[in-house]
Amino acid sequence: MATDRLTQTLRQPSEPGFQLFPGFADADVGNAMLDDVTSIARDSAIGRDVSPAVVMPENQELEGHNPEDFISKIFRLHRRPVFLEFLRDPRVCDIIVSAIGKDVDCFLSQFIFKNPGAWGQPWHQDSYYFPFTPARPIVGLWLAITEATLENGCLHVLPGSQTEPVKQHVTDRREGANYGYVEIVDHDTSQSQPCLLQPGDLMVFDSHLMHKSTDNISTGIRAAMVWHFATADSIDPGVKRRGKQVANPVNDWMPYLREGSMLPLS
Ligand SMILES: O=C(O)CCC(=O)C(=O)O
Repeated sequence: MATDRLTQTLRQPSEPGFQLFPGFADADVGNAMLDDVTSIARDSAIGRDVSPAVVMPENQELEGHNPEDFISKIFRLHRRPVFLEFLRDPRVCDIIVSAIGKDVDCFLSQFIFKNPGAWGQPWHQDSYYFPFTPARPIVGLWLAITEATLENGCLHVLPGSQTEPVKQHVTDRREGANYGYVEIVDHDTSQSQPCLLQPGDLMVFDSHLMHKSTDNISTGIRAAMVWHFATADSIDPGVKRRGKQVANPVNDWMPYLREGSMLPLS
């Protein structure tokens, strides 16, 4: 697995700003994650306390029979066993060391259901959501749990856009768009490319890379699991570290690597 050029690939001009690791995980790994979030969705629907997980429903009216059919995303998963197991994989550690460095926290995790009929997320840069100091490097890992196709709403990326500053984002103008969706409207995205993935494929991308996903017009779910990482000395104005949560209810700063070694995770 080639990670030696990852820093350049993710951040330098004339580089794409992302790297694909095909067949990174067994489909079973993703299925276990899907089972776990399905149980959270069902527990939440009958009023059980699922904290610290944060369950976000879809705003669109979708068809379905089970609670998970109406969920958009579930956040704050990275301390749960099945997700910790993924982070313990030495290959994930290698990617993060190469992409960020030796002292790193995982601060965000989200399972994206993208059920049939769910709308895509418009063009954005993840750093728009991350007003941290230092602002970079921040890296996302996007694991395909199901196949991602043009029909079911795969990601689209704009190669090279990682060199752009964080652009102005406006609120998603579609009436009924999901909470928190914002959009870049003043940038040429005509050179975008779709990311057609198989279950277990892993995309690693810089937090300035412009990307979007399209609507799921298929009859099946398009699921993905996403983690974000930043340097351990990051200051998040929305969260009082080691103290009370002040504002952002989805970030959860978990120490991951110190001096290149993985910490006991919990
Ligand atoms: O998977 C998707 O549909 C969108 C994900 C995305 O844009 C993100 O994780 O920032």
